Amino acid sequence: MSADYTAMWQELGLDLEAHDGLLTVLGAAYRDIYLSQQNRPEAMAYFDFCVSGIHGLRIKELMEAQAEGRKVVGSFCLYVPEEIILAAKGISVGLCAGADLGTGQSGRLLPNNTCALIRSFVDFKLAKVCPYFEASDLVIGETTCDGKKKAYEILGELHNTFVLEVPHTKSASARALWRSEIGRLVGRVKELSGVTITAEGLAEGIRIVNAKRAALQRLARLRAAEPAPISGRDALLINQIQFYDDPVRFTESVHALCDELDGRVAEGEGVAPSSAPRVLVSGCPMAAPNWKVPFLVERNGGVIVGEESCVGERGTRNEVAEGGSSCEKMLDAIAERYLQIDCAVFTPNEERIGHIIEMARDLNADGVLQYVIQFCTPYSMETHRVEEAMRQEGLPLLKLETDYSMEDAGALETRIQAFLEMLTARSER
Ligand code: BJ8
Repeated sequence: MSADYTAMWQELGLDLEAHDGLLTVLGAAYRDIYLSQQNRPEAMAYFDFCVSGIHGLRIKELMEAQAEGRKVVGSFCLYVPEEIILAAKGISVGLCAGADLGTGQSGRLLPNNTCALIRSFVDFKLAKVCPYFEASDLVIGETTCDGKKKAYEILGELHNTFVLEVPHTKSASARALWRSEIGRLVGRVKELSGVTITAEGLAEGIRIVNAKRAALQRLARLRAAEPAPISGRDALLINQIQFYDDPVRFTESVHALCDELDGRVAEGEGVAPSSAPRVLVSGCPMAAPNWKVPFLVERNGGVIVGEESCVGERGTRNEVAEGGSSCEKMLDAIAERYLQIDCAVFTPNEERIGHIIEMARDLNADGVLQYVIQFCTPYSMETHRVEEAMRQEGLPLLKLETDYSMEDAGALETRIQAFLEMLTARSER
């Protein structure tokens, strides 16, 4: 019998009725999208377990850590360095921004043409259904796209919020600004936690997060095998869980999975036939529990082999240089690593195009699915560059612009089916 966490949720101030409704919907979606898959690796059991305890056991762990004096820090973006939070003995969590709650409460605060990701996190806060949000002692926002930075002004009225200034170019002055922002973050985290950030603490934080990224990179490389040893849905799920789980335990579990996948690759065993069209997804992040498009692709016979996304390769690609001799040197290395992230809010953003080409080649992709959340100007505008690069690369591209509702699922599925048929026909030529 599963534990009853009602008292814990009450203590966090959740709206219990709305929260129950959310868990029911998510449970059904998880069964349909994940547990219905055939031939999943056995080591996925750990990640299924994580999902089963995502609002229960993991939250209990966070609250126990808080009782010992540790702080929980929530965020929405890759530019928030987990290393610094760990160095202050804190716990970093990614906050829910991948579901349409259907309450429409954010409608009284946000314009209609706000992207689903922003609407989602404002709705989650207003509806009081996300235990991670409510357990967070501090939420760190960032000045990435216009919608987010204005939304954090609203969020600041509802929650303890700190906004990190992310520059939009990588010029010398932008780098100096970013480095000073890293210093400002250190000050805020120290103020929150009462913990002085030391060189030892930072070195440990860097090592833990680098190890997590290395494990995810190992998983990413295994997906180059033909047939693909793991579904895109499962790989996406793992990339989503990295934002919630304990980083050391998570890293061990990813390696255990990779050990099993090594065996599958050696045996030529896959989750889909070798003839399945291999799709690289590129674009906006798919925050949990945004599984709509991967489900539609794989339900129709395609297999997703990589995500050029913040919940994917963009988040795991670069590691922080280790071996810094002082706090300041390590913070320099952290600032340097985070500025390598090729988010579309930067201009110019040539690196991203090169990374998509590199991934498509390395993963033997047959086509690229450009995923854009409706009303996301940075990624929508950048699609033009991606299309041109893929044309030169000889790779078909399908642009899908959508939100989190299921209303357009039928129309999306029709376009995905046509795209997959075209990829199959090309490979048979
Ligand atoms: S590093 S991609 S997580 S900013 S989808 S809210 S961009 S309008 S999420 Fe992002 Fe950090 Fe960049 Fe990654 Fe705005 Fe677009 Fe909405 Fe977006």
